[in-house]
Amino acid sequence: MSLKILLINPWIYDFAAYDFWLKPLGLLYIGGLLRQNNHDVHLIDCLNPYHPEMRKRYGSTLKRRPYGDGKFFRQIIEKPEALKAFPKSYCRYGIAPDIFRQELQAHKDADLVLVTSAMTYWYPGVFDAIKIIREEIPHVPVILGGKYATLCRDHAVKFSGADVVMGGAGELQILKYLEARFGRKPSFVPDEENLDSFPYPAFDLIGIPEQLPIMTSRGCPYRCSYCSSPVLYKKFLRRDPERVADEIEYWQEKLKVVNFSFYDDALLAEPSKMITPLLTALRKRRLKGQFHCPNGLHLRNISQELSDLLFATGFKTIRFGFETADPARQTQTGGKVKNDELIRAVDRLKKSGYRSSDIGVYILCGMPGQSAEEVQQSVDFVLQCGAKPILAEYSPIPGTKMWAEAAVCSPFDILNEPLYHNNSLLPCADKRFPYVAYREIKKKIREAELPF
Ligand code: B12
Ligand code: SF4
Repeated sequence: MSLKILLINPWIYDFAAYDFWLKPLGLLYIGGLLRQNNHDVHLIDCLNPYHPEMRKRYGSTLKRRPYGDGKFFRQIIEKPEALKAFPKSYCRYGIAPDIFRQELQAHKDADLVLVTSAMTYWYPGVFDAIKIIREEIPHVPVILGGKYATLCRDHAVKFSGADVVMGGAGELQILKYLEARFGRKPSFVPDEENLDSFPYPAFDLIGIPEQLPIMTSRGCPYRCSYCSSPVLYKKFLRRDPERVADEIEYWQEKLKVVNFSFYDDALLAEPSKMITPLLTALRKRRLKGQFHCPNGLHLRNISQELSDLLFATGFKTIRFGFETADPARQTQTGGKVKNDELIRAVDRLKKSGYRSSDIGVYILCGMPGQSAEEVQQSVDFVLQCGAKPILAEYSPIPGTKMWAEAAVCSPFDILNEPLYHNNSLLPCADKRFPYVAYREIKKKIREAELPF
């Protein structure tokens, strides 16, 4: 007999949040697998910008963009004790709590609740969701997984209120749990080493899928000291590019989706193994989509041929991970890119038809030991190359190579309080990178005139 399983994508609690093509991909992958095993799966998406009840209550004025990104509903809430000193308002992004309660009431007969989590410092929204689940549908076991549960496992076990905290990839763990707890032997078990053996995510549970995330791989071949990819994934695994094209074609036909966002850590690494055959397949099948890469791409691999292909296939939002123009720091942090590679890549992208304002280049700021001068020089370098600098504030992440250094230099207790991982606090910024310098650099970026 099938079980009724309720998936929950909790709220974001933060000073600011914008929906940059954000969807609970990991949770929906698990949903797809549970369905394949004949379970009855439902979703409550606390971040749903199209929730009918919210639209009825607050009107349809929420600004969404044609590419599928946009604003969330938000309500100002009280700051947690640890953030009281910060003079910014703190918000709950997503649906109102009473609407969440109503939705839970409709699923009183659930056998199991699965809650996901994203950024480590968003845990208060996760905790509130679990608390309300306990109040509305007590006696239903609650399992917590996702990024926060993986990276801050001890904290989650101690404080989240979930019955079980599962770190790491959830697919096989959930199947094992269902067998141990409910005696349900799985009828279908995917091969963890073969990403194409996983059923598609249960995207049809999303109310209005104005855009969908796609993942062609898990992990990354690089090992940058500030990044948690090497902590989260032991290996770099890829799908077959033809199967990825099948998936995009499937969602275009079934849900009429045009906009797709790639969540890969290394979409452009070794282009002949993924991006080139994938885009060639999309073009052969005459699939017309609009593609977005909010997560930084690798610059090193941009040949003229690849750049032309990206442009012709409809890659609209392209963002690159450059992080710094300081050659010493580039080498120390992992060596994923060099300055001449940025110059070359921008030149090729412009030849293909991209404008300067289309080519977003992330610059990490607020890293331990990083001066304002280094950040400013990196910004200037990106502007000289003819691209658009985007500041990415450093968030310290447990388990990364930089973590010990981050803990030593931060004035905040990042070891015990994940709220202090919040990038907008610049929690590890050096004395030589004061907040005023950050504001000044941001202003200069806003005012900079980009060449065409
Ligand atoms: C796409 C992405 C973004 C997107 C969208 C965000 C999103 N969807 O969450 C954008 C570009 C907006 C973004 C922004 C940022 N991001 Co980001 N992002 C990612 C990325 C690449 C993918 C997330 C994802 O969906 N993964 C794919 C799915 C399949 O994995 P998953 O969700 O983990 O799910 C699996 C398991 O966790 C588990 N699971 C999940 N849910 C559940 C539930 C249960 C019950 C169970 C049992 C299991 C389970 O099973 C799933 C399947 O195996 C991750 C890195 C990564 N590779 O995961 C970074 C990552 C989450 N981001 C990170 C960072 C640093 C940032 C930024 C701060 C960068 C910056 N400095 O600007 C910003 C902050 C944004 C903000 N407003 O605060 C860090 C985390 C930081 C932290 N402290 O938590 C990560 C881990 C990358 C890194 N550098 O280490 N990001
Ligand atoms: S920052 Fe990018 S290149 Fe470096 S390990 Fe993370 S995902 Fe890979």
